[in-house]
Amino acid sequence: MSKINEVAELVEKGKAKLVGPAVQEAIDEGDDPVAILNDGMISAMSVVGEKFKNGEIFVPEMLVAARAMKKGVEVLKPHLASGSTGALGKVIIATVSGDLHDIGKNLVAMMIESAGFEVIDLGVDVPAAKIIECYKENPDVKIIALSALLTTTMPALKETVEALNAADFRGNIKVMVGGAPITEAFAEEIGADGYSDDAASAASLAKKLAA
Ligand code: B1M
Repeated sequence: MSKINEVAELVEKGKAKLVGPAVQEAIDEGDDPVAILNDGMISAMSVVGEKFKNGEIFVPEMLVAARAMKKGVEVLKPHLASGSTGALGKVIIATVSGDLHDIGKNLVAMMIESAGFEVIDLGVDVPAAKIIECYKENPDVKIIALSALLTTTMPALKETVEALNAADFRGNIKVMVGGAPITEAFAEEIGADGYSDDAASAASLAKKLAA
């Protein structure tokens, strides 16, 4: 079995203690860090999601898989991120109210940081008011980046973007959105400035929006 397949299997089975060393071995053997992330970890989470949808596993198994993935990402991070300078400005990132999914948001934060931004990560389940408060404390923020992973939290994403669109500082910021159920059309409909469907393109989008 290739090391990347081994990483995928360990993430799928939620073997948090074993994933980090397996990722390190894959790196040592010369596997591409992006391939380890995409083909080893993200694809494993898709399998986990499918199994959950089919009733083969339940929330606790999804949770242990998520923990395992986080351990793998910790080892991978220095190999993906090219070092942060903050030279491109500040970005606030959050998963919207009611939504606890943070793996995708964390990857987006990591890629944006590595593109040269300073990232203020407000975490998960973040109400619009907290984001606005954070902006007021950091009025030099250029971009607010919002993640939503559930169809049931798409309305919270909409409400958050609407609250930002109504804010007196709206002209000073760009709002970008993403997450599995979000589409370009939805992003446009709710009045966001940009949408991207993965972490690497989120970093390119942030650069474009900040230019
Ligand atoms: Co949840 N969950 N979950 N879950 N979970 C999904 C999302 C689901 C698709 C599984 C399924 O049914 N197949 C499903 C949603 C269905 C739907 O809405 N249509 C689901 C459900 C139903 C639920 C619960 C409701 C289950 C329950 O309690 N009955 C519950 C909700 C809790 C809540 O949030 N209130 C729940 C809970 C959980 C856990 C807590 C157990 C855990 C999350 C742990 C954590 O994040 N710390 C979990 C997990 C792990 C998943 C799956 C299996 C994996 C998510 C993940 O991390 N993917 C997921 C199935 C799946 O995604 N296939 C599932 C890997 C990650 C890298 O991808 O997050 O998509 P993703 O991020 C990508 C892109 O979307 C994009 O870039 C990222 C990297 O490429 N992106 C952005 C993300 N944010 C972006 C922002 C941007 C730009 C791009 O700009 C700002």
